[in-house]
Amino acid sequence: MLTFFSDSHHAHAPQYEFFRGERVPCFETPARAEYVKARLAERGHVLRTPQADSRALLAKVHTARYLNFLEHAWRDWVALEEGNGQRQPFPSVWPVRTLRSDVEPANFTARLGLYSMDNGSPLSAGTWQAAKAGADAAASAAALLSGNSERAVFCCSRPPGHHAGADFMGGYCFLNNAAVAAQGLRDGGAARVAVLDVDYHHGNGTQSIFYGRADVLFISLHGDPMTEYPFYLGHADETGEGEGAGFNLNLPLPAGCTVPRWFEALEAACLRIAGFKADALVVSLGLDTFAEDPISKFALQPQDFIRLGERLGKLGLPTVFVLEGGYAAAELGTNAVNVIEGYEGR
Ligand code: Q9C
Ligand code: ZN
Repeated sequence: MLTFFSDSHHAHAPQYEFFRGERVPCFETPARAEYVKARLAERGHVLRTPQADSRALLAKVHTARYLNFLEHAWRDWVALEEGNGQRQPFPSVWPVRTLRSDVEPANFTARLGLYSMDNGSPLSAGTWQAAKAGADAAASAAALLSGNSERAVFCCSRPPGHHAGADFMGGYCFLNNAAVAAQGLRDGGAARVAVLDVDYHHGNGTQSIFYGRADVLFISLHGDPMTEYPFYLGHADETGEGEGAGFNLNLPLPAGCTVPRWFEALEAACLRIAGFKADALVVSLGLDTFAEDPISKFALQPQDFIRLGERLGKLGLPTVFVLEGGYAAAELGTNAVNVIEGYEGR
């Protein structure tokens, strides 16, 4: 399977995030993508740099003012105060219920809060460059599938994207790569696109982007938001609205649930995708369902990722895989390759 990989991911390298009230080294690191790249190369997979420009697709899944903020955020932060180039910006105030989010304040921290769902998505100098390269990979993959030049493509990109909504970042995500791929497939001629999100965390951003649409089915298997991030979305009763009613399926599972239970939910997801008669599939491939993941509580073993790939291959659909979470960095490559080779039946 062709893999898109861009060295630009290194440009996003914040040092710290907040965890249990303390500043800790980031879980979402450049090493993650490098481990995946290394395992892919070892196994003889072809790596290519994406060529498409995702701008037009980004404008369809994100708001103009959010894209404008994100593209210039680091410049604005550094211009604010001497020494900021050596500091990480974090939001500290948010427009919760009753406060206004229609007016964009001039103050940088206020704008950062307006466009953030948490304080857990640190920016660095090259965040825009890295995130844009990830979106470019998603757009390139959709273009190749639409032109029938490839059957399946793996976007080995970071930072991840599925928590990013139309106008906000969160959960280490800035641009929603899966949404870009799905929109690219739609624009390339696929009438119905399914997005299957198997990351440990609910793909709130992707769900919200497509919630009112019947042409993109969103399905997510994830830790129950009653106890797991992102907490405020991902319940089973969220089924879509307006034209999108019936085209959103959440399969929350208890933290700590068994592998057989996880595969039962995967089967339900696959049956729904088949019933939808999808023309193409986007997989938000989070690998934080791995038993050894440091921030998640499912129990998948490396061989279970082969089984996941095999089941997805059985759907028989043109597929874009987009890397999302997964924080056991050293094992990430093996687990990603297992999904890909299971899919290929290799
Ligand atoms: N600071 C993805 O997997 N924070 N995002 C967890 C550690 C949020 C995970 C607590 C986790 C977000 C793409
Ligand atoms: Zn995750």
